[in-house]
Amino acid sequence: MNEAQTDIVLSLDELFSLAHKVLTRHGVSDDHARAIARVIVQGQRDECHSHGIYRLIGCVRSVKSGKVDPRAVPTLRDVAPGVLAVDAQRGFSLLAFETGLPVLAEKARAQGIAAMAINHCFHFSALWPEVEAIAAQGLVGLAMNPSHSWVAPAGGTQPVFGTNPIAFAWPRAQSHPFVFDFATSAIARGDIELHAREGKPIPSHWAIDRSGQPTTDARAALDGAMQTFGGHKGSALAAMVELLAGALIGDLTSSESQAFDDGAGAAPYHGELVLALDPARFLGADLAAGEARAERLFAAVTGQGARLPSQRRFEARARSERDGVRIAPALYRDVMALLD
Ligand code: NDP
Ligand code: PYC
Repeated sequence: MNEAQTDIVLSLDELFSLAHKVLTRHGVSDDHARAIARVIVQGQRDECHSHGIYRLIGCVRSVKSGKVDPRAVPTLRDVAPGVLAVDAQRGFSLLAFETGLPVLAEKARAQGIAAMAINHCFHFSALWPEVEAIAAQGLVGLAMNPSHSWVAPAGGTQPVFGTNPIAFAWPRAQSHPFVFDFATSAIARGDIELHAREGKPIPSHWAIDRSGQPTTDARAALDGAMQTFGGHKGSALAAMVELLAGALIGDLTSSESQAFDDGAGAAPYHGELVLALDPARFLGADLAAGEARAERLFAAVTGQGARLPSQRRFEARARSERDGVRIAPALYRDVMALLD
């Protein structure tokens, strides 16, 4: 480890060890700690600061709340040829995802399309590591989940929806997959929290305060209601996530997750829906033609100087793999304090 200017710089291995140590110090099982540390390293590595090392603070708070079982062992249930359910048993979601992924992939290859419902999980992470893991197997991935009710519907002022991310990945033979992953709110809540930590103003379209007025004050935003992205369009997508990754899979909506938390400050507790589609099954002998069609589409985007989603992340990844990850000193201090 070395200090560069103001930021702390750690190698990816050093960050993994730190995250694992913090988590196990607080009673998280080795399996969960590894699954969580892997994703925290990926978040920091790809410079997704709202879902990198910052999330360790929330993980420890969640464990201390007594709501999470930090040693839960996920269980699998074969619901139908194309449907798998993984019960996280009130543990964090990531080990449940890792446990179910091989079965999801097998089902997708057999059926062409398969769904995995993850139930009863505490969820704090970005979704792109999951859809990237699906794409790494040559499959198309789609994932979504509710969170806590922090977001007002378009035209309203009271929080109903979660920040409800949707992530998609398309595998590509010769390069990184095509991946997007975004909250259906104007921004992830984690980003507003980071602005609040650093005392920075936020853009006025991200949230309204308690009196329903647009605000640039991050703390007032956290106390008020976040806005959806794209007005009524983000609002409808947020509702879709509540339905597909809540009602459909027999799990909590964001409002119910918030009520379950009851002020404890734990990570949201709900389910997640993950879909995998096998291009080889859909396309058969036309697989190469389908892949070529996708490549022409991507070329039409990049050929005019526009960028594909995740390009920034992949560039950050290359930088971090070469130079290590950078961590703001105040955040590093707060994380180290978790070891006291
Ligand atoms: P961003 O707005 O930062 O990014 C959204 C997506 O748009 C990314 O794929 C990003 O790629 C892409 N993008 C951004 N700018 C451009 C551009 N100019 N051209 C093309 N693509 C672009 O994400 P959010 O704040 O909405 O979400 C951040 C993270 O928070 C997500 O990973 C999400 O999973 C996570 N989250 C998790 C929740 C949970 O309940 N677990 C809840 C809400 C959010 P790039 O990264 O390369 O910029
Ligand atoms: O940043 O909105 C968010 C979020 C919610 C749960 C995990 N991340």
